[in-house]
Amino acid sequence: YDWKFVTEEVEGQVQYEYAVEFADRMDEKSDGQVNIEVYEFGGLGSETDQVEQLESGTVEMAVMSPGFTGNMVNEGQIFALHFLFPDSVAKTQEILNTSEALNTDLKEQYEEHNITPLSYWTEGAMQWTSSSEISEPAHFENFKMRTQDSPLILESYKAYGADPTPMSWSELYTSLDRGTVEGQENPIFFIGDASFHEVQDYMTISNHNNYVAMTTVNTGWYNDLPEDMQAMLDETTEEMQQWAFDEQNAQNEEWLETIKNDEENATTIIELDEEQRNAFREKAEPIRDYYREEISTVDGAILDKLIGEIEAVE
Ligand code: 6CS
Repeated sequence: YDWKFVTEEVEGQVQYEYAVEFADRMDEKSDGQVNIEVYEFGGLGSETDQVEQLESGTVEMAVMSPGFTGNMVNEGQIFALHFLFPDSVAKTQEILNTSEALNTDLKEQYEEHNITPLSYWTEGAMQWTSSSEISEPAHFENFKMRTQDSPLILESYKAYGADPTPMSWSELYTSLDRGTVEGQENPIFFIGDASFHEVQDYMTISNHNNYVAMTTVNTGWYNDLPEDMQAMLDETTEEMQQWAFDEQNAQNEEWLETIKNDEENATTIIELDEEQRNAFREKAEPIRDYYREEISTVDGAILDKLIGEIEAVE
């Protein structure tokens, strides 16, 4: 078996290292029968190009961010809602592992587009970086914010008063440097590894959302695999949940220290307190109704179920 596995990140970053580890485990379990070629980001186009490649079966496997399927699988935008998941990254991962709303209902929505999410996993809490201070919603007024290409993400930043622009991350460093955009959101490891802090002055520890990635396969291809191969993939996907959690945790902790100690590229780190976070939370909450009314094709049923599951864990 020769399979292609594409990721949205490059060597050293969580998604890429995940795919390499995944490929190694499959090679070992299958006694060399399964050969997975891992592609780092860039070689096969933009993130949205990669979504199309998985959908059409040009590649068999992908780590994909729901933010890039926003114009295709409406319900997948659920992950873009700020202040929805628990503040604890570990509790968030527990919900991603066990949620029926996500692992059954949302999965079916993706399968209508020939994409099967085998798992959801966090790459860590997201923070804002910016060229001017962001510690209250008013600071977002007319602020040029880079986002992934998803209507709900755009709406979320408009609710803060910002002027959001969707863009591939491949263009982000240059755009921040030139001031085409003034800020962006990402987990700390990604901010550091992509060197965004070099061209930004502030990092706000907002923990406004978790970065969720999905391990996905082309549905038709997966369904046609022999049962033992499917089982091997499922087992490996399951094992990799803890691996991914530990990897993002280590990388996020390490990069926070590195950014703090990088004197050449000094970054002012602003930690929001609960009162400050509440000011953003208030502006973000109505977006849940926007999701239910304007985005969801099932009247927000998946969101309502997920909220129940989150409450049960918290
Ligand atoms: O900001 C982005 O678009 C990128 N961020 C991460 C954490 N992974 C890949 C993604 O394309």
